[in-house]
Amino acid sequence: MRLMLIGNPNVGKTTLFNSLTGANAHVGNWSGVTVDKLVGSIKKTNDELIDLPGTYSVTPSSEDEGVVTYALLNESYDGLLNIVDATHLKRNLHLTIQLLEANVPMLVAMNMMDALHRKGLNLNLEKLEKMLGVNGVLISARKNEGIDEVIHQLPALTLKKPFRLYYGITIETAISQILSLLSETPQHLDARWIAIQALEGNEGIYQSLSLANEVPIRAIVEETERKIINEKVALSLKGAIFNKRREFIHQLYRE
Ligand code: GDP
Ligand code: MG
Ligand code: K
Repeated sequence: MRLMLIGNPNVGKTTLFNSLTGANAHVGNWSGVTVDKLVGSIKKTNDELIDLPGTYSVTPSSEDEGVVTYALLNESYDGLLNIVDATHLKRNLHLTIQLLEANVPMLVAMNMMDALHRKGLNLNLEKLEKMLGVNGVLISARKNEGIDEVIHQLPALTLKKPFRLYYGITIETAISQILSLLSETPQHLDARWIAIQALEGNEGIYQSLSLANEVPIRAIVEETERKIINEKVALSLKGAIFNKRREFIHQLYRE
């Protein structure tokens, strides 16, 4: 199996990568960018693990973050290992949602559980798994706790159900319009995810589209942005999408 490790900056990615792979990683590179590509093989199973640059969003705001979209579109992999800082759940789940929307098999490792416990807090994993529709493992990468459970769960890497967030009528209409233009998408990725990422302004997505699709899709995005601003839904289309995810995360947090 080939897996990609993905998460926000500073959430324990390198710590987890090292404890999963030991000292056998080698550095390669991504075509076209200067960012290193770290590849290791997971202890016991020999599954391949690719380290991706830390990012807050799939929609890139730097070369580093662009690698994430590039890898999701072009790398061959069987699934994702999303590492989350359990002490900053509200911030981290924005990326998790975008990965769930891509509809690829995934396991979520909730890291920093030691720090969460020290704060006197706990996390209802079952509830979280149910609301996100994905399996999770509670870990403390620095203390080497839960690592075996991650390795144990990887073969069953799964999405229990397609994850679908409702973005409101204006954005949903735009998604439908874009979907009707998308004749072919990379087969391992969800067409709805491509549409949402296009609406968010993910340039990596436009690069993967044919020009014949790109021009009309950009027109839909511009029109939708105008509507969002006119209807006073948000100050921008990107902001409107962000707000919907935040609402969902707050609801999840409450429960
Ligand atoms: P990366 O930027 O995502 O690669 O994160 P690092 O692996 O470099 O870790 C960032 C910081 O978090 C380091 O100081 C780690 O020692 C610390 N860290 C990683 N995992 C844990 C954990 O499970 N608990 C605690 N308390 N700290 C951790
Ligand atoms: Mg790191
Ligand atoms: K390169």
